[in-house]
Amino acid sequence: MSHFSPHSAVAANADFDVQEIRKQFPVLHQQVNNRPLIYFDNAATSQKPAAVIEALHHYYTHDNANIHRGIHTLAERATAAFEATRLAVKELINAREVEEVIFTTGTTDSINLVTSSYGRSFIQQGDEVIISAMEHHSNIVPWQMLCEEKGAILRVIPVTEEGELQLEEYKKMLNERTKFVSIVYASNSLGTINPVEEMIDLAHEQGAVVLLDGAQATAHLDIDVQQLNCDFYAFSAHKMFGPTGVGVLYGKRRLLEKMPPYRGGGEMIKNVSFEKTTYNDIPYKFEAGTPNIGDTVAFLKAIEFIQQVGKKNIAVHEHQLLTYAHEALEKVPGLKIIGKAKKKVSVVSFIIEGVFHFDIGQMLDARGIAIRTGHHCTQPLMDIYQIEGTARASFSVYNTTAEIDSLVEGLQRIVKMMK
Ligand code: 7TS
Repeated sequence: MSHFSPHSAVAANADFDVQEIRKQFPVLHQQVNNRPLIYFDNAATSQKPAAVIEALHHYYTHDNANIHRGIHTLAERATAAFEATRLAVKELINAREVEEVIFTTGTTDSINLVTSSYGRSFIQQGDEVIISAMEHHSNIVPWQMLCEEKGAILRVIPVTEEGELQLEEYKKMLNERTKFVSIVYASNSLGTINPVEEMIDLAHEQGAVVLLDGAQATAHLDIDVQQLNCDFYAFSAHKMFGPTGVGVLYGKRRLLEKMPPYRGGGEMIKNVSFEKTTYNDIPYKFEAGTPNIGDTVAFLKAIEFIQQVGKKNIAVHEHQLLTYAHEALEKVPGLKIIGKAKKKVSVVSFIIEGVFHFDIGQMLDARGIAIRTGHHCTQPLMDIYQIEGTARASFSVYNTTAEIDSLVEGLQRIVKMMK
């Protein structure tokens, strides 16, 4: 298959060995329906390296205690480990200060924090909020709820046939009433990487505040929140080799300080009396109650894994997989790729003429291949393309071109069978 040989990923990227990477992921080494598992559902959640699994085990075996409050040794160890992850996140996304990193339960929770706290305080009747047509439901519904409550107006940037945002329309939408722009950095359904730097600058020219939904971007792209100059950045640990139940909201100190708490309870206070409560400083002001300590501690190992492999190596490998998959899939009779933006993360959505996406998923599962089917929590986007859903293969650093060959072979059989 010309220059897309199964070995091209290794050849083009000398210090990267996908087989060595695979050894670090225990879950990959199993049979599913009597076939070696091929895991292509990474946009939903990535698999976890042994170091993350062991860190979770180690935490509960040696260090488990509640954090920030205790003076005993285990409480100090648990606190130090929890805060070490915060520092690693700060470095990973290049936040200016560690206090700008707030732990949440995931991207959804991070976005809800912003709509509930910043939104409720600073968005008024008649104000405008801009999102895009390719948002995940978690970056649509919280804004709809806020706009409904406040009498604000939600505006939606349209997409092109290829799956890119229509920037000219965005420019026309921006005006002095635009108070907030909340945009996905990389689309989970289409793979599109949006031109967020330009979009952020344009929003700032109007005085609007910008949130980036980084759920699909953080594992794949170099993230520098200072260079991006976004005001908020939300992501989930579980999509970047970390555990479920941990997320991050980055926010600029200036904004976080003027925002009221999102939830009340322990940890987020300085002093409580029945007459008056004073709130803690950031980030604790937004971290009411006992957080997900064990998983946050283990998340550090996921960040270290990314740093050890190198974002550049990850990007090169995944780009090769993406290019290989696009070329190979287009040879499947009747297959149409949904989402052909010039810049993409390693997500390929497709439909096949005459075959329901759900059946594609089931028949591939019978061959040990895990993909996702449906609307991918982007129902309005599916409506625009007048489809019910897609079959979606999403690749990670441990996937191989040989696995893509198996996917294509599987699809070719399905097409033959359905004829
Ligand atoms: N934003 C984007 C772009 C996402 O892809 C997802 C999850 C979320 C937000 C929500 O993240 P959570 O961790 O809070 O759930 N996307 C997917 C998906 O594509 N398939 O399953 C979940």
